[in-house]
Amino acid sequence: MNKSDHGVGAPSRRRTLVRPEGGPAPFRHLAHVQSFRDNPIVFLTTCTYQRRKILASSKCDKILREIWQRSADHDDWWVGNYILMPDHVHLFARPEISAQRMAEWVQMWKSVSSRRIAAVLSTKPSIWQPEYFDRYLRSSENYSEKWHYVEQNAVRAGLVEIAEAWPYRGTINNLMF
Ligand code: NI
Repeated sequence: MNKSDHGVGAPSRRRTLVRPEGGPAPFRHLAHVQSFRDNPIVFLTTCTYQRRKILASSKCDKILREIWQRSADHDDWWVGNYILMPDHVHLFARPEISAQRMAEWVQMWKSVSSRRIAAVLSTKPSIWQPEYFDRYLRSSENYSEKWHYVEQNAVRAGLVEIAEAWPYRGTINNLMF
């Protein structure tokens, strides 16, 4: 487990870019290309508190998807592909240069989702371990190949026969611009 954020992103919520308001998604993506330059994709893994097997549910999936969808606008952290396993989650994400530190962002979505997941599952927080593991993809690494391997998690765990049969996985944003 690794708490460091490798210094990615700005230390504060300071925004250095003028961002266009509204507009259709394709143009919005184009406008953002510049702000992603030099920020690689990060592979992030984090576990549930005491490795409780509670995440593999459509309720958790819905809650986390909603939070991660808002992250692009609210936190300048763009989540790409993800998979929920019963007691941990793997995701790929990419920060804009204006993004807050990874540690702050992860703490934010864990805090928000913890309350909501605890409520729908009628259990108590904490839902998450505070620690997480992060690793930046090297430029030589291929995101789709890496995802293809990660996507097999549920198959390797013996939960499904093929990756496509595991419903708690998907894509929030396209991270390749
Ligand atoms: Ni795993």
